[in-house]
Amino acid sequence: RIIITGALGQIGTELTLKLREKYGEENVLPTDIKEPEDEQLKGKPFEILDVRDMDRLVEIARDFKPDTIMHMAALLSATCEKNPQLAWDINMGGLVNALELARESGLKFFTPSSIGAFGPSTPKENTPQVTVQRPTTMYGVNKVAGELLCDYYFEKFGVDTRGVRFPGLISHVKEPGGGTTDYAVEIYFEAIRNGRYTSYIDKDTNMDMMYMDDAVDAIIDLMEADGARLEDRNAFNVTAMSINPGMVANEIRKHIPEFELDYDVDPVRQGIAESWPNAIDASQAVRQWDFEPKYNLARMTEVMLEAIRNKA
Ligand code: VAH
Repeated sequence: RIIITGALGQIGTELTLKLREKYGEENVLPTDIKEPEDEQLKGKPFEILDVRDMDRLVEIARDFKPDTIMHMAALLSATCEKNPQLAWDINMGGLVNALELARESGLKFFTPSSIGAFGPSTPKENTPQVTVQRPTTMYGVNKVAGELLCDYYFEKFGVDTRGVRFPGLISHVKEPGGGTTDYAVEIYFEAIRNGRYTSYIDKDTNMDMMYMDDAVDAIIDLMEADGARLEDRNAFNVTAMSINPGMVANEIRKHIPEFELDYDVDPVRQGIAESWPNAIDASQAVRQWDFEPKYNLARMTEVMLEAIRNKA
């Protein structure tokens, strides 16, 4: 029985749908700070929760009796730079509460880290699982502190904590909010709506990305993996592709030949992107729990454009 925080977020939305399909609606309790508007989530078990409210979290868990918590509630990189103190409060306050619930109630624990946990002094190509992590963003500080805290709860209290460092995630179900990699989602919606896109990330800026179905499958595969195989815990590098805006545009043009891309670089998000790796190495996730993404840029583009056309 799984409780999910941040269930209305970019990952949380599709994670909730997939977990309900796999484990049954009665075994999945999505929570977030507001009621769901999405038809697929309405009218089903759901609780209002601000993850900074420990009493409310304990109360919900007492009634639902989960055996697992998937803590997805957090502010993303660009939003964190606008309000770093609030970011610390939500990202770290929420994480401590979720970990304390897992410790007190013996829950299995998942929370995502990010390629944002790496910084300018991290090797940019084939970034290893264990390497220098000195991020220069509040989001990155939150993610590194979060990885260390989750490992601490595993070593010190025996909490079964597991995590992955997600790359930029691309989905058509729920558009992201406040991320640096959001261009890679917006470009598909704009391609269908306007036949053109102005990217705030500069040309030739390579970042790791993954289609959302692969991200949700990675969470489930990691949580179902035999714990005895895991030499690492928080958090595993995972990625499906290293791309830049021009590469996405070229792939879109195979479906929409007249698609146009131009640039109006946002210095804040460009600065964040340049502080992150270009391409990380996911070989430890492959070796320790059989991570295997199914979508490359070509297949993801086909699926994204088709799904957005059908929504229109
Ligand atoms: C962000 N989408 O842009 C998130 C993610 C690797 C990027 O952490 O902040």
